[in-house]
Amino acid sequence: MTETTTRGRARVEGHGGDAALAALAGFGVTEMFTLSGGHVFPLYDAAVRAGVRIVDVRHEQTAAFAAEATAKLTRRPGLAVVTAGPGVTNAMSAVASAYFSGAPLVLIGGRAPATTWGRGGLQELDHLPLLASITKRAVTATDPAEVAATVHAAASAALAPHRGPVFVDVPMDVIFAPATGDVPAVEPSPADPPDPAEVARAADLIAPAERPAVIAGSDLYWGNAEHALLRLAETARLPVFANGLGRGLLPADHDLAFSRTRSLLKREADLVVVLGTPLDFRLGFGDFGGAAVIHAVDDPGRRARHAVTAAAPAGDLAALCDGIAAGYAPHADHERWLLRLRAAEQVARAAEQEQMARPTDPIRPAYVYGQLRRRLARDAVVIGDGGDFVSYAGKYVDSYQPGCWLDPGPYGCLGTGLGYAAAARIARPDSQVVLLLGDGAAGFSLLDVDTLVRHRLPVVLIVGNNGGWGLEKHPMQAIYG
Ligand SMILES: Cc1ncc(C[n+]2csc(CCOP(=O)(O)OP(=O)(O)O)c2C)c(N)n1
Ligand SMILES: [Mg+2]
Repeated sequence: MTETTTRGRARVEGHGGDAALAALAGFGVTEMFTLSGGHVFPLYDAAVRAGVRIVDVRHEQTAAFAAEATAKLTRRPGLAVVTAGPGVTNAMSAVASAYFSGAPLVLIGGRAPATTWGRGGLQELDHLPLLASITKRAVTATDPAEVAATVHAAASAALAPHRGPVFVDVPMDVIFAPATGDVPAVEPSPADPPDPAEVARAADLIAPAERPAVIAGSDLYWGNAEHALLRLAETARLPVFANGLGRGLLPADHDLAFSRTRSLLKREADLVVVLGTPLDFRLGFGDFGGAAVIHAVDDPGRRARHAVTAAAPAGDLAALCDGIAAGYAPHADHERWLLRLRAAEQVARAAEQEQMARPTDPIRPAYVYGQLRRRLARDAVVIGDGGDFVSYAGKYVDSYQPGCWLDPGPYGCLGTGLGYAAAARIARPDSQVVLLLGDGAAGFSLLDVDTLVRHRLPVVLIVGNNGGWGLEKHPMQAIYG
């Protein structure tokens, strides 16, 4: 039980489970995704009393993927609760996924009792070394009086740029024990302001560029920088390509939004401004042919060490975009370049129209997406879990609003689908939610359709059934015949 006192702090009276949930209430956490286990019963007891929705699933990976997706959809922490030992290990792929996508996932694990530790208790496993390398923080709450503070500090760490998952496990004898104390107030966790000299350098590089382009990545979304991105693009007249959760920051039909002509950048651009996404395999490891690269990140630790960059400002990405826009003094006219890109974009789109309109036997992904596009509202949440089938969706399905496109992200883990879909239905009760599954990917989580049914979470599922692991089959055939 909690009651709010002066200055935003709350006082909790109850057990360790009450303390943990009280600590998360201030972060806006209103649901937990979970699969039952005796080690975590007090969290359910607390949830019932605190009015936190319990969504129980069929596999812990679904719980943790749902929490990751909740974070992606709401930009606040998403919560998964799993039992000690196997519950935690089953959740680990989703934690790694959140680590790669910078999602503030809070995973609370049960833990074998502290008083009998080392004697071989049921599901007794020291999780921390396993979680350490895929979280921002992995800690054990050892004292009932400290559970609230430990969970609060972990959630704050998850939200601090560069964001990412955190793990707290609570020994069984701690979570069941009385826990009375204060719950700290939630403070905003802003990124550091960017270095003005590096921002000025970026602005100076953009001014003389004749064929510049922006690649807008997920960390802009996490940093609530969509308005600043728009101001920068419009001030400097920059074409914007989107990556991951960067999709929809500019609506696909904005005159500065481009998607079909990214491959042209390597041949023709003279400057590529990568904002809020790593220079990883999705961006050819930062190699854009002859173009100079500006790499802007939300934390100095995110600067690429493998690529040569002309400027690398780090810090709050909204401030960074506004800083570049303020320092931008036009020398070059980008209109011809924009026209060139728009013309190429239109040629590519016209070719797609033909593909998307043509029914074939067997049905091709382009036709499926041609039909789907016509039915999607601008705020539809589209989720992809699969190989080739989802790659086609990335090509054909346009995004118009932030947080409406959930792909597997740079970790590329199959099995996100049903968890992401459950989370999307809860986070966006009034939007269309469409889950695109490869038939292979579907096998990882399809039983959680039961979760959608039990919890009355209506979602449209489309399975691209090519009877195999298509994305692997085709290169395998090319290599081995
Ligand atoms: C957990 C996991 N296992 C294996 C892979 C490797 N992998 C990537 S795509 C793919 C094939 C996916 O098949 P399907 O979902 O049917 O989509 P398709 O390519 O056939 O459209 C595989 C096995 C992976 N990314 N993640
Ligand atoms: Mg397949």
